[in-house]
Amino acid sequence: MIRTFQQHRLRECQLLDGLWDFVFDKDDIGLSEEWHTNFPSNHDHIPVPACWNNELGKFDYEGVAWYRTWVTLDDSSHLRLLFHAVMGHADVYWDGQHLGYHYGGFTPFDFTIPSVTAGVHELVVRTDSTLGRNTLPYHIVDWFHYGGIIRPVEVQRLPDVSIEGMRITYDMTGDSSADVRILLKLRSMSDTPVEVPVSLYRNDEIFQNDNVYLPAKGSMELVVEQAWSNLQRWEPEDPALYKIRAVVGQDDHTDRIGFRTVEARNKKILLNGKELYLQGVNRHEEHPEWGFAFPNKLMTKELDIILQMGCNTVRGSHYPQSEYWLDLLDERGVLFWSEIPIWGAAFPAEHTDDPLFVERAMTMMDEMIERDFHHPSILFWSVHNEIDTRSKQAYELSIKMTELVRSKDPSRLVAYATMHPMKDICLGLFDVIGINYYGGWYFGHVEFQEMLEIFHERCKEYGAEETPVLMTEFGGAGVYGDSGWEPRLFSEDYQADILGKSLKLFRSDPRISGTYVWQFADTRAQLQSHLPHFRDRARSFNNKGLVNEYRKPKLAYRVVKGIYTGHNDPYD
Ligand code: GCB
Repeated sequence: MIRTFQQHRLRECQLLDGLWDFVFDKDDIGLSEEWHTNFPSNHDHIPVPACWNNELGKFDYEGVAWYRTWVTLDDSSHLRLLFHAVMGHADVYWDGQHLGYHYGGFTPFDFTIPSVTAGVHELVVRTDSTLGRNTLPYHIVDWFHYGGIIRPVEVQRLPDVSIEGMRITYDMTGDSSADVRILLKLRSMSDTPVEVPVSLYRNDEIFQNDNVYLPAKGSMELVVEQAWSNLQRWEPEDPALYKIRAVVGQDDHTDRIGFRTVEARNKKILLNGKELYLQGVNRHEEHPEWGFAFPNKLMTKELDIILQMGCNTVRGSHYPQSEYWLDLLDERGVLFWSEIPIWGAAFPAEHTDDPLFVERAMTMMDEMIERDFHHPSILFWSVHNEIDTRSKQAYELSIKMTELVRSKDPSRLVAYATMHPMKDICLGLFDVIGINYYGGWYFGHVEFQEMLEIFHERCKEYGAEETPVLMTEFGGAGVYGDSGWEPRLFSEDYQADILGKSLKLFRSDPRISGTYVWQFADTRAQLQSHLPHFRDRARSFNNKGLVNEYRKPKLAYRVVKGIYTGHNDPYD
């Protein structure tokens, strides 16, 4: 696994990142010409991970593309082939055989290939980034939809008995004590029954030692329950982390957790029982030079800028962000709002119940929670953004999604972001309500009192009067460098003015528990053909960033920093 934190004696793995053979398939003829066994000889090359748009300068291409690499194995073994993220549809072929298919974009998927012989093997991937009516996101969307294998690919060698999964859950029983439960999913690929030793460690201390028996080619679940004391809680100021390691026979897996509680009570969000006011920004994991294949070293820099600004939280708009990013947040005590790309500003209500769309959404949610369950930084699983929550279809989708999330993870809060606060019929279904409100930009001025009064009345009607409310989006565009004149649309001054006034209003209302500015950095906007109705994407960017796309601060950055840090607040 590719993580920031130090791991020892991990399962042997080979990173397949590097230059792969690559070919676009504009007319989608690769399948009929069987490129999986007959890869075109006039191919190009591309780095993996990367987005083809940036690497090959193809910003106008959305569609099918094929990748190929060769995997050399010194001896025979069982393999797990793991893709950390491929945009859209992915069909994977190993030595000409179809291994499987995955639809998604930001979540990992893997295939197990038992008994692979030593030698050189051909790995081919057909990807398709095309957006449509039942993709996630839907084809009308306000960010550039890059294509390609955007995160690492690795091959892990599996011993006969392997750890398929580890799930650590706990209930805090006191300030520094918890009932902890560790579930290990084990799988045997051996032809005969086997007995293997199992050891579990907390940091480097062993706390369980046992032997287990697995039937031939069988699997089993092992549950260990213990009461732990002398624990240090994960707090933003002091984010204590614990490494939990399982050694099973020859397999070795480490994960990392933090002990903390999250609750929503009386309109407040409580972390470790203490009220929390959230000061945040929305972050796309996107960069004009790298697209979605955001380099790890830039993430550290990005987080520094966000923290210097006085933020204690980030909203991962609008899709699952990389594990590396989440590791950084865990280590630096930053809280995270995590969501999947059900992005609905232009999404017709009647489309929300398309069965294929719903199935894909549920799968992506499930995969995100599976992957990220152990990160203490994540407080919220958010199920959709700005769909038509006045509609019956959105209500039904919300029920399905919230049920799924609660059944998988009752330890966190289920959230969403609404653009219809005064007419929303889904208010009662969630633990946290996010409001996206662009007063002063898309309509009227920054005033929001009237909206808020109607919204709160409606919350009462829907049994949500106790539900915490966060302002999950607000702001306006300011083109970097356009400053020094009067505050008019698109100038840095106008943007700074909107944000300063909005923050002042929101922060003075005790019924609001936090704010996420839209947005941290300017982001490339979608192909114009997808967004005929967005008039304001100057330079083909969404210019509402506090910093520009190269992370250079605008006036608004300084204003928000002043307010969030409490120093040099120009609006005081
Ligand atoms: C929104 C969306 C966000 C957009 C933003 C904007 O409400 O949730 O994805 O980019 O507005 O800039 O209009």
